[in-house]
Amino acid sequence: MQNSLSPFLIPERVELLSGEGGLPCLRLTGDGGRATVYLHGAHVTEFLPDGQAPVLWMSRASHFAPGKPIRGGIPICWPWFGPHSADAARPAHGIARLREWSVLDSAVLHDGRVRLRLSFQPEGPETDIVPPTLRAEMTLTVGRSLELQLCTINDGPDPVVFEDALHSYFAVGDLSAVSVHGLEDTVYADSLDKRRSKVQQGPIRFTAETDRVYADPAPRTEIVDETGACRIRIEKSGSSKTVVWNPWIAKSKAMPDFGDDEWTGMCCVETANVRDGRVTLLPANRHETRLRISLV
Ligand code: TA6
Repeated sequence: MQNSLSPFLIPERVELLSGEGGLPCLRLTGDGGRATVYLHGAHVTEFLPDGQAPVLWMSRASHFAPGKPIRGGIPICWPWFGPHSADAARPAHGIARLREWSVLDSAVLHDGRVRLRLSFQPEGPETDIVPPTLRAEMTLTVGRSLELQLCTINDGPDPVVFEDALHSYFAVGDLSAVSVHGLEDTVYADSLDKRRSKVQQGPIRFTAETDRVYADPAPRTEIVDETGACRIRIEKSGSSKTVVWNPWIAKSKAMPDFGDDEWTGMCCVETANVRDGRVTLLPANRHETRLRISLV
């Protein structure tokens, strides 16, 4: 592994580590902050602005194994979201987060941020459900902020319909003191109430299991954590939906890779194109879903 990645390593900027479960990961150290990304799923598990607490939440019970999703950080849901629409036996949230991605290039930018590009292309048995001409590229750029750009490319002769989501898990001090702003008066589908359409009244506060898909072209959402006295700003483009999720008590206990008491320390605000917001990609076209995370 070391040899194949050597061309992309940059001393003190892009470093290869043996991560959890012995999985290879790269630590990106930009001016102002660092990030850690596993080749498994191109999965960002850490974003640490200088002098600040970790912005992303990770479960202490997470799996770190081929074929299993990592719990926490920023899973890449691609090329479908949730259960597969035609085959319930397929893995939830697609295949990209279960496979090893390849590194395309790395660089230190003129402003001291560090950029890494990775790619994924379905192969073998997966191509019976995902066209082999559909591929994904992820560009990570880290400094005081963390930017992700998930690009889906259709190299085939036919249109392809896909979903994507940057399923971000954010660390909070105490969920009872957290509110999510920017989605006020937005219509959402309540996944816990037969996907009934509702309208968000005021900021989102968590008082029970929460699983909502907001019809949200708004470019900015903020998580206000009154315990940590911080605001996490989530800016996006190329995304028509925002998914908000907290498993609460029962669902946390039901997930083997999620600690029973961990639900109070996290919330998901996900940058997505899902359900009636799925994307139809014409031949030779590409779609870019962009996310920028920063502390304000
Ligand atoms: O984003 C919300 C959601 O779709 C929830 O319904 C829940 O399933 C969550 O994703 C986690 O999914 P996972 O397959 O990672 O356990």
